[in-house]
Amino acid sequence: MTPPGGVGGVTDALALVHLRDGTRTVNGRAGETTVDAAPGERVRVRVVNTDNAPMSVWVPAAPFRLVAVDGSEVHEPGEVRDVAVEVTGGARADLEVVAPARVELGGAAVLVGAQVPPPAPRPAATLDPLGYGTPAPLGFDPAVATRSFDYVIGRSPGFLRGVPGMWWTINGHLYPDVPMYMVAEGDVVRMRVENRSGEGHPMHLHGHHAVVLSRDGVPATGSPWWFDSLQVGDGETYEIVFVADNPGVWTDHCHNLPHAVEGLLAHLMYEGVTTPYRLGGPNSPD
Ligand SMILES: [Cu+2]
Repeated sequence: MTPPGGVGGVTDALALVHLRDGTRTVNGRAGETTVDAAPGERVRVRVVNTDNAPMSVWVPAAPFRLVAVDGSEVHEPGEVRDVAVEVTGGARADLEVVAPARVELGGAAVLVGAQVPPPAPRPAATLDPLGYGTPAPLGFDPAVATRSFDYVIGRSPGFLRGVPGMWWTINGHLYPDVPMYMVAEGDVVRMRVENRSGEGHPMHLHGHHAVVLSRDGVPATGSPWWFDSLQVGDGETYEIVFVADNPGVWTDHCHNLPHAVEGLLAHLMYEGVTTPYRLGGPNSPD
């Protein structure tokens, strides 16, 4: 039987993180948030980064597991310690800790149980999901992709909505002059996301979860790294894949929303789906 507020004997705690006037808040409150837990109780802290910039999460002086990324379970997540988890803009990460534990959120904290360890600075090491957990079936074969796209992020001078400036580009195009990524329902879609823009971007495709195949040519070896918000650092290239199983017209954009306004926004469109909206027009869908 599932206990109240928990799954499989693990207590659930939400940590909705947001910067308000420069102060990091958790569930709307600054400082420390306490979660009641008995010693030895396992607690799943669901961190949601509602800001534009990446944030770090770490657990001083205690082991933890990264049990889910963007709402997808990690397969066989191993215990780690003295590493930080990066949660990019719009992303989610579920950390399972054993009480008493302190989950640091970079200016705020969740205290799980009583007499938790004292605060500690962010560990130098960062957990890399590329090799974390163990492999599991994807449910489809990424080797038989039926579509293959490039999403190359750059930056160039030009005019965006008539305004001159340095704007983000996609495959060299300025918004709204960015072709649709066209798919048909059932396609297995591979996408190479390459960032040569000078800044990192939390890339976010609506309506789908994708899985990371490789970063900078290094194949993923751990649990399937399902995501919907992926931090693509400057100079990095990710190969990702997803199944087109949700017909519609979906934005595929930078989740740092000022960047989206500055043109880092494209669309995935299914064959046979129409819309009265027109890109760049007064009723633009973005
Ligand atoms: Cu961006």
